[in-house]
Amino acid sequence: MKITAKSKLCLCLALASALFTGHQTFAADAAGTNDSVAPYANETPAQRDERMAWWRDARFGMFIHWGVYSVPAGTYHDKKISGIGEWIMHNAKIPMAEYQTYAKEFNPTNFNAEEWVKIAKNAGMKYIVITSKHHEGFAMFDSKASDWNIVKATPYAHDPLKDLAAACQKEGMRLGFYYSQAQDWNNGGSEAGGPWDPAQKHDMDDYIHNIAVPQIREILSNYGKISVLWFDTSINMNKERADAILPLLKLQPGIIYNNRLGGGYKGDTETPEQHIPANGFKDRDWETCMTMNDTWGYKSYDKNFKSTETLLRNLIDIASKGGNYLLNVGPDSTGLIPDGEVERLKEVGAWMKVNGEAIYGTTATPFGAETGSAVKQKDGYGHEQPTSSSWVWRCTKKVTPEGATLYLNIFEWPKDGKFVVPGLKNKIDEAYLLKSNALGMHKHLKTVNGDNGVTISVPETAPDKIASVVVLKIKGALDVQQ
Ligand code: FHN
Repeated sequence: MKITAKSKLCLCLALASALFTGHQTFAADAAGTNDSVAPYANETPAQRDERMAWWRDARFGMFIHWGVYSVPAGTYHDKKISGIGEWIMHNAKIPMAEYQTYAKEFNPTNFNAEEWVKIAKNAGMKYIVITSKHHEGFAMFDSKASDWNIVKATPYAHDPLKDLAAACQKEGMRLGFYYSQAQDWNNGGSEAGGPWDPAQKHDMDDYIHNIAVPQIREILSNYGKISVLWFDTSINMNKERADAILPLLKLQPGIIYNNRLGGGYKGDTETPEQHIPANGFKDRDWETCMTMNDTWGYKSYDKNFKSTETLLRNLIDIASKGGNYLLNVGPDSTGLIPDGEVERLKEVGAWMKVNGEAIYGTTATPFGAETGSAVKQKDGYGHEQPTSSSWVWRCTKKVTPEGATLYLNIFEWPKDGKFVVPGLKNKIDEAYLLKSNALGMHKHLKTVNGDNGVTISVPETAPDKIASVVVLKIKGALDVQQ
C-alpha cells in the first residue's frame, strides 16, 4: 500500500478514534500495516536501547498477585485445593455465581500502598508489576467495562491501583500492570481446558472487544505513567485479537511489554517462569518471574518460602546472565503481604544496600564457565528446564570505553585465602571488597596474574555469609580466555 499524506491522515484519525472513543475498526483497518499496530516495529536499535535502559538497569522487580482468590486463600468447602492459589476457581471447578460471592468478603482495609512500595524499595526493587486482572476476570481497578471490579463488587469500594500508582510516583518506583488478556473465567474469555460451568459460554471476540480492549484502555489511561504491560497465557489469542489490543500501547509511549500476548508478537521481553535459564537469552531481554513459596496468589497454608540465600543467589545468578528477577509476593485479602515474604525481602534489601552496585546496571558475565554445566531441573509446573549446576561464584560487569569493572559475587569463600578467576588475562588496576567500602574501610586486595588467570588474596573469613563481592577494576578492553 502506498502511504500518501492523505492515507497517513486517515490512519492517524483511525488511531485517535480507536484509542479515545473505543471504536473497534482500527485494528482491522491497520491489519495490513504491521508497523502501525506493533508499537515498536520501526524502532532502531539505538531507540530500543534507550527505551529499555531503565529496565536493564533495574534488574530487580516485585511481582504482585492480588485478587479475589486471596479470599478463599487455597481452601474451598473446607478442602485444601492443590495447585497455585489464583487458580482455585479453575482447579476446584467453582461455578461462576458461587465464585463471585467471594468478592463480598474482599475488604482489604489493611492495604497501605505506601507500605507496599516501601517494602519493595527497601528490598532494592526498582519496579512493581501488579495483577490488574488475573484469569479469574476480577478487575482490581474501577472499570466501566465490567461491574465485577473491586469498586463495584466489594465492601471496600475503592480502587487500590490508584493508591499504588500515587505511592509509586511519590517514591520513584516504576509501575507495571499485569493483565490477563485471554483467559477470563468470569467475563467470557478463554479457560485453560475449556469451561466447567455452562454460564461460561462465550464468544472470544466479544470478550476481546467488550472487556479486554476497553479495560486495557482504562489501565493505560487512568493511572499516570505505566512502564510495563505484562500479558499472560495466550490461550485462544490469534493475530486479529492481538491486533485489537496492541495499538493501545501507544497510550503509554515507551511502555515495555512481554512475550505472552499471542498472535505471533514477540514483545520486548522473554519471561522464563519459575526457573533461571542456564545461559540466559542471547539478543533478547529477559526476566525470570518466580514465586517465593509455591503459589503466586495468597494461600493461607503455604509457608514453603525459599530461603534468603536462595533468593539472593537467584538474583545474582540472573544478573550474571543478563536478566531481571521479578519476584512475587501474594498479599492476603486484608491487604497484607505475608510476614514470611516481608522478612526475606528485608534481608535481601540489606545485602543490596551494601552490594547493589554489583547488580544494578550490570551486564552478563564475560566468562560463563562459572555457572557449571546445565542440569535439568523441574520448574514450578513440573517441566524440565536447563539450570546451572555450580554455586561457587557468579560474575557481573560494567564496561565503559575506558575500561571494565568486574564484580565477583562469591558464594563459596576460599578456605586458603586465594580466589582464582580462571581465564582472566588483564592486569588488575585495583581490587577491593564492596563490603569494606560500604563500611568506609577501603582495602586493596593483592592480585597476581598467572597461567590460570588472576589469583586474588582475600581475607580468611567471608565478609558476607551468602555472597561476598570482590570488585576488579581493569583499564582498557577486557581480555578473557574462554
Ligand atoms: O497462569 C498464570 C499464573 O497464575 C501466574 O500468573 C503466572 C505468572 O507468570 N503466569 C501464568 C502461568 O504461566
